Amino acid sequence: MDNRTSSDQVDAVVVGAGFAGMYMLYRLRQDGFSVCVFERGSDVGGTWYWNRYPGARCDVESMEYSFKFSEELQQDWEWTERYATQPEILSYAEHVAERFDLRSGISFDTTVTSAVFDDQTLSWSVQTMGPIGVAKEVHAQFLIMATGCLSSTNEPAFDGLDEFQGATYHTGDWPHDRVDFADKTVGVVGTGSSGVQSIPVIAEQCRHLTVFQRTPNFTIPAHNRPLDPTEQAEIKANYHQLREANEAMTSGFGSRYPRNEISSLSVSAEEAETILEQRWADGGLSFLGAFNDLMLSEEANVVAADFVRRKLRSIVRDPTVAELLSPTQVIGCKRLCVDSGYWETFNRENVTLVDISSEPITFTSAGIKVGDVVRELDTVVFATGFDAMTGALTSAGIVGRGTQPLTKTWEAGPVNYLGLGVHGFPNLFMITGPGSPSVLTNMITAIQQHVEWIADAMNHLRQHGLTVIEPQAEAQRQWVAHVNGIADFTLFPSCNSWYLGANVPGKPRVFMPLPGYPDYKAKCNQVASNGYEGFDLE
Ligand code: NA7
Repeated sequence: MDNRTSSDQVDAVVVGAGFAGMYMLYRLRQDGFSVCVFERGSDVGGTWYWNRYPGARCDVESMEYSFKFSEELQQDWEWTERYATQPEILSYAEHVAERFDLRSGISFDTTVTSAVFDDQTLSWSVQTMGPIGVAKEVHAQFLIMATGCLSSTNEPAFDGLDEFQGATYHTGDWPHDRVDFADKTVGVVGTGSSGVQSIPVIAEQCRHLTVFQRTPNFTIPAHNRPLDPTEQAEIKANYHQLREANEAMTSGFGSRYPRNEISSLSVSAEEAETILEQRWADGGLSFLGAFNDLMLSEEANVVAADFVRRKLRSIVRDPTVAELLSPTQVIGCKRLCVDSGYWETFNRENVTLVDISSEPITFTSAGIKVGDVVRELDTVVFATGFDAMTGALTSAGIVGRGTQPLTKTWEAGPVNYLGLGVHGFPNLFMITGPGSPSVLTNMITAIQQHVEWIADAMNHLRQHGLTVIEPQAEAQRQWVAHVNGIADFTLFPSCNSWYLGANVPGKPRVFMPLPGYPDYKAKCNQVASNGYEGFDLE
């Protein structure tokens, strides 16, 4: 192994070359900062680079899930479907990298192993491990974590897994070569979005599929379709309108189907049914915008939840299977899934559903054991999700003032100010960090707002001859209380979701994203225009 070490000094180190890292690089270059981007993958794309599993698709419409910073880019790029597939989104990311010459600023196959703040020099020492084991140290004034919300896979320690003789895959770390399911007996563990998207496709390809379900999930049909060129041209003629509507969305449901500003309890049962039928026909996440209080009142929520449970029973022919698939939690509490033929898949002869809600699965050399029954499997797909929102941050070896590790500061939960910074970690910025709207809005909208805010803050420091920006402890305390207060006002904390960290054993249970993007954006703007109130500037 070659352990040569070289040293460098830049204005900013950016970690990650997904959409956040790419746009941060673009923007900082425009503003004349020197930047170094490190990416553990072999190319750009981030989440869309790793999540190559069969059926992977975005649950936000393609015309909305794209950058707005370049008019030429948004006019030139042609999307082919209402919801873009992972390969198409990855092609878009590659196109952005090519078009703006971003790859020249990115070190690929390079993992950040630690990032330590030096109290003397007031700069970050970032250690990386690159291809063929080349270690490198870079010193930077700013450390910008563009590591994504869904990038650190959750791989539960299943008993006996080492003994299993078959092949295993994780949806969030899928091989680049095609996985052949033909004539195989396959097991899928997990029924969140990744399971819901991959199960119908795998079922069509394999001999027999067994789905191991711990918690049933609500899912709404995508009604995906090719994008009509006329429709696309119409949107492009007024693209700014769609972008503005995106900025005004309180959630990530999609601005083409705005929230219906009435309560489900204010209409008759027949009227509610008509509205929900229309939303079901529209498809996708906008179903949750059928009424304005679905995430605020259990009584209101159950109107929509019961509607979907009835749909499920009308789709799945075997009543016992339908009952097992029937979710009991509040609809929208766990992220709503958007599917293409998920429940229909359980009508297939070659698909079996196994309930694992009351006891964990264990592995044998031949397959998965539930109770006394071993199901023999050639291949197991783990669709077990992510150490969401914090996993990639806590695994980067970040150490702040006074040699305090971020993992220690976040022992009881990811304290932060505006989801952008953490007290004790000067000049550290997080793009779509915990405490910001991130996954509860369109991620690309959230990324653009954060990148621009961070670049503006860095310009502010430079223009005023300042070198350090750090959240104040009191501002952070108030922000955390604010985010918790908003979450507690909703039904989000009522189930075991990854928003709460409940899917990862031992992770502190704190609701991490902040509902309400427009108010959040206004707050960030206010903080900046008041001279970065809540931050210490040195
Ligand atoms: P999710 O939504 O976190 O789903 C993971 C699934 O894996 C879910 O059904 C979990 O059950 C299940 N799981 C997790 N750990 C275990 C163990 N130990 N045993 C059995 N089953 C387990 O991840 P996805 O990748 O599907 O989606 C993440 C986001 O990506 C999605 O929301 C979209 O925004 C895109 P549980 O529900 O915890 O009982």
